[in-house]
Amino acid sequence: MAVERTFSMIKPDATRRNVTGAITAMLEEAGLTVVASRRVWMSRREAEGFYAVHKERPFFGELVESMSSGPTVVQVLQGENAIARNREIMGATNPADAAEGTIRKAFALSIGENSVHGSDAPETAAQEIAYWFSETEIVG
Ligand code: DAT
Ligand code: MG
Repeated sequence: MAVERTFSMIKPDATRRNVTGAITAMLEEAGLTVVASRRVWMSRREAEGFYAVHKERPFFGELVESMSSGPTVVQVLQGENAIARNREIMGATNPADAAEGTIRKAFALSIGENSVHGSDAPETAAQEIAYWFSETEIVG
């Protein structure tokens, strides 16, 4: 597997509890390198655009509300098999199902406030990276 990039976000529930460093350490310990990072308080419109794929879901309003409720940390992660590796270290969407040792097991409060986002495929990784970063901001 070649080195690839994925998009990661530390969500407002986690920035509010001041655990962005602890979460980033878990990403780094999993073999991922942070090659771009920025703190951003997204607008409702930015959250709606970012999560457009979920716009028909019953939880969409709640999701947009919570993602625009405080600062997030948007990141590009790089490493071998980075997309799958990041999903693995994140853990299941619902923290009740998340495995021991995962970020969501350690930090998530609920299915809605689950501390981190990670791209799920090469196409979404490319789209999500481009949504938040220009190529010159990514230093691999
Ligand atoms: P993931 O973030 O693991 O990729 P997803 O893409 O299915 O999960 O959903 C995106 C986010 O939407 C998820 O991180 C939290 C929120 N969400 C998903 N299912 C939900 C539900 N049943 N109730 C409330 N929020 C939900
Ligand atoms: Mg998803």
